[in-house]
Amino acid sequence: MSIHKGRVFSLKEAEPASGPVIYWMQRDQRVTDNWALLYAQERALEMQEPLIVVFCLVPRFIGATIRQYGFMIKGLSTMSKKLARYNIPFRFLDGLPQDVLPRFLLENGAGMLVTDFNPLRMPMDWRFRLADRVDIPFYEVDAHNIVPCRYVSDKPEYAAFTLRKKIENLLPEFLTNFPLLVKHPYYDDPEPGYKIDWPKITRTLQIDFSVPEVDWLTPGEAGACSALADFLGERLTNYEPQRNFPDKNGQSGLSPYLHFGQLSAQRLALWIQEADDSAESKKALMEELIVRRELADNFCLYNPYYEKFNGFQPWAQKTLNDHRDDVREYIYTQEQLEEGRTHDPLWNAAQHEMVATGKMHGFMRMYWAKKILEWTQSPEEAMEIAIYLNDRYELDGRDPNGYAGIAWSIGGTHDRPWGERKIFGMIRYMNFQGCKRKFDVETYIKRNSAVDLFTKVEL
Ligand code: FAD
Ligand code: FO1
Repeated sequence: MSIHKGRVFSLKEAEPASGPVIYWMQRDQRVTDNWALLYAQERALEMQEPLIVVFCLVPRFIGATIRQYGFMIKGLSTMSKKLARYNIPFRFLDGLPQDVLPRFLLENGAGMLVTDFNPLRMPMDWRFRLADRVDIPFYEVDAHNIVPCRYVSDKPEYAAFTLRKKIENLLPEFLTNFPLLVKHPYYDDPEPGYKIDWPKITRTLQIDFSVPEVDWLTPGEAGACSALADFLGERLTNYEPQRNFPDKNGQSGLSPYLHFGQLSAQRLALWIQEADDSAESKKALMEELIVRRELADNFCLYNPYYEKFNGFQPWAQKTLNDHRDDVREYIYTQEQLEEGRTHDPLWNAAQHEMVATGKMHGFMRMYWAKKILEWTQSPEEAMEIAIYLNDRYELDGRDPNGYAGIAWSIGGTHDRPWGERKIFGMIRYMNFQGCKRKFDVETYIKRNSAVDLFTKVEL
């Protein structure tokens, strides 16, 4: 078998039956460089059976709006055509996976079910409920992490330094090249001529259509490839010196593609390894892409309260409790924050950047979330508002990286205690003056305040 068995986790043990292998694609929405699809094909080839890919569209998902659904659906639409070239039919099901997949498996006489890995509570719950309702072998393949999340650690990691060593030890085993997906030789399309009415599907969603889609990036695998080429060719070499400067365009901009699985992090890591660019920049990006990103999956997999105050470390809960009654100089409602109407032009600019473009600069995300802690009644309220806004406006929202990043900012998760101060206790503090010393805040404010909410800006 060419797929490392450490990537594969059995969700349901059963005797393999005859019939097509079904890959229920969920988090990793791509054809190329997808370990779950490759595993499904490998098993289908062994069994000499057809392979079918299915996606279940749920009518709403953790506060997602048309901004994120639109991006995802456009990516899926181009992907379905690409799959057809490999003799792999693509099917679209409407509803919760545990409700709609069992019938689909029966109707298609499926012999095996494969899915990808997702540590978030709801998608995990879908998997477990579905496992109870099927009687064929059901495997989960980690196609998102370079070193599989369940394999690298069986507990919540305390911080990046505790996970880094484990990842480094396993990287030579897992950071390998991908085998190629082949044109599938066993092909029996159960519904030839099957067509998906994408606009109709979009109209049936029970979501908020008032947050506009953005057009500074093209959804799908091909869009991901050209964004990747642009970054590798032009900007990787300056990643380290520029990534923490919100007035510059130093980050890769790839998180929306990574979130929807339209780009494989492993492919990006392989390209970074090969690149003839500054060693410092390559190292810094590998740290974010592998250690930080995979730490976030570890956090969500093993911490049942990943988006709650109760999920913070005991030291962080204690220090925030000790400062609960501290007087807040400014208190804002969710609505005032959402509209970017605080006394702080830098914070308002960050909020504007997120609302208008769907992607706030990474450095500003930390400042933004910490100020929400400072300007709301309690850490619980701060968590709720930060997650609501992040998931509503960011294209890469409702991702383990988001829950870990917000918990880091507000609850010291994966961080250490710092000097005691008002409201924050020992949680690391950030302020406007610190930002002013670090980067050209005026340029950033000008660029992001020059637009009204809900209008587009050039990135
Ligand atoms: P680059 O700097 O180019 O990094 C490349 C990739 O590395 C990113 O796409 C991401 O996959 C990973 N990465 C980079 N920084 C981090 C990090 N701190 N933690 C985990 N992985 C990282 N990221 C999201 O993907 N979705 C979110 O909703 C999200 N919300 C955040 C909220 C807060 C309050 C904070 C502090 C961070 C959040 N992050 C989130 C993490 C990080 O800010 C973004 O991943 C990054 O800014 C995305 O931009 P990029 O792809 O250009 O990053
Ligand atoms: N996954 C699904 O399987 N079905 C969906 O309908 C779906 C919608 C959706 C909308 C916005 C969004 O940000 C994510 C969405 N996802 C959906 C899941 C997503 O692909 C990721 O698996 C998770 O957000 C974890 O990162």
